[in-house]
Parts: sequence; structure tokens; C-alpha cells
Amino acid sequence: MIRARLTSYALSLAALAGSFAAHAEEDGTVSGWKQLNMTEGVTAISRRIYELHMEIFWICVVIALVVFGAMVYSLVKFRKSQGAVADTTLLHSTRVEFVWTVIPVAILIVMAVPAAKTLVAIEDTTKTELTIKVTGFQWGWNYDYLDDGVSFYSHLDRASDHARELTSGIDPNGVEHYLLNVDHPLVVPVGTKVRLLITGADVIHSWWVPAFGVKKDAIPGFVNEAWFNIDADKPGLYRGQCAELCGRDHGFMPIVVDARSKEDFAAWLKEKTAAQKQEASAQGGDGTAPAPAATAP
Ligand SMILES: [Cu+2]
Repeated sequence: MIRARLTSYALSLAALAGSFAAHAEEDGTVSGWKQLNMTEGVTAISRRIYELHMEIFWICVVIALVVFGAMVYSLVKFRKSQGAVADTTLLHSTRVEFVWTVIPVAILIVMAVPAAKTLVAIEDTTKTELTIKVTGFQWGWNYDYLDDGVSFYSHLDRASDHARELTSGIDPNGVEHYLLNVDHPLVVPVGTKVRLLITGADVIHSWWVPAFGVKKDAIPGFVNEAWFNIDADKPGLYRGQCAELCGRDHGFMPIVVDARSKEDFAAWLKEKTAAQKQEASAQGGDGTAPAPAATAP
């Protein structure tokens, strides 16, 4: 009875495993077992973070096997019914205490060295080629290309915004990239070290794009730094979300980054600069970008 039940559990587990492993890859999206893991991303830093994560994961697996293995072995081998007698003489052993102190210290050092190196690399914002100020607000993002005077807001796209209303009657399953699309994505060049200056206009938000290995709090009154350098051969759309609970519409302020080739980006920036200048002069302004408002529709 128990054996039959165990067999059926094992079979359904195997089927589950098979369904993960057999999932077909389509247009480079993550599938199968990889869906359960963190993403490798498209920057050198995100891959380093991934490797660090895997290294520490396997160290944890080995520790778990050794510790639980020893525990289960001892429970089975030295059980009372087999005539085991407790050893009451081993009350203190300097050698054993030395060993169980030194081994964990060595493991911690092995993990701390690459982790510290990666942390230092993440914070290294020298030699950046493009600086963009990112301001989180309730509820959306403002992007400010500081060297070029280009500035715009990025909101949840209209289709998602409309479908999310309770009375809309629209089936969200039919909306493409539901709650993950924006009207104006952040446009950046690939193969370029882009620095972000991240701040908040009202409450704390957090700018998070997993594929870049970037997650940084946007705090009013503070300017946090982050940077990424997307692989030159990986232009495309990368998505993220606000990762700090920031109020009612926290779940409705996605991030979309449009990574373009350097030439495409230069052309886009030129066009955008000209358009914003024209807009400003039409409004009788002085040609600079409008100041960000606290809230926006
Ligand atoms: Cu937010």
C-alpha cells in the first residue's frame, strides 16, 4: 500500500521534472529548469552574480549532503535496538572543536572573497560613457539624459492600464505583455557603460531590471548610483519592475529598456533632442527639459 503510493509520488515527480526539462525554448526566452533559477542576464556583472549564486548554491548542497548524511547514518547505525551504547566519555575534545571551527571559517573565506570582488565591481562607476537620472514617482519613472537635455516620463502602457480597470471587461490574457509594457521605454546603447543616478520624487521605489543585475532603491533626497554595460551583441527589450512597495499602484509601474546599437541610439538621441528643443521653444521655454512634476496622470 505504502509502496504503491510512494511509487505513484515518484512517478508524478518524474513527470513534473520531465515537463520542466522538455519545455521547448522559443525566441531565446528562459524555459525548463532555468525558469526556477535566477537569470544569467546580458551583462558581464549579471553573469558574475549568477556564477557567484551557483557557486554558493553548490557549496550549500555539499554541506547539506555531508551534514544530513552523517546525521541519518548515525541515527540508523547507532540506534538502541542494535545494541548501541552512548559514549559518555567524550565530553570535551579540543581536536574536534578545532576542526569544526576551522572548516566553516575556510568555507566562509572561500565564499567571501569572490563575493567581495563582485560587490566592488558592482560599485565601480568610473569611466561611464552615458549618465541618466532615473526618478521614481507614484507611479512611473522619469528618465533624464543629463548630458543631452532629453527628459521624458515612462508610464504603464495604455492597453494594460485600460485592461486593469475592474469594470473594463477586457480579458488581460489577450493584452500583450500585460502590466509589463510602458509607453516610453528607456533607450540605451549596447556595449556602453551607462551610469544611472537613481532617486525618488515622493516615496521609496526601486529600479530593478534582472537581466542587467541592477536593483537599486530610488530614495527621495538621496542619489544612488548603478551602472550596466549590455553585451554589444544583445540589443533588444529588457523588462523590469519597481521592487519596493511604494503604494497603491506599485504593481503598475513596469520598466522597459530598449537596448539599441550605438548608431541607432545616436540617431534616436539626436531626433529626441531636436524634438524636445522644438517643443520647448513652441512653449516659449528656454530650451531645457521641463521639471518633473510630483505626480502624473
Ligand atoms: Cu514604485
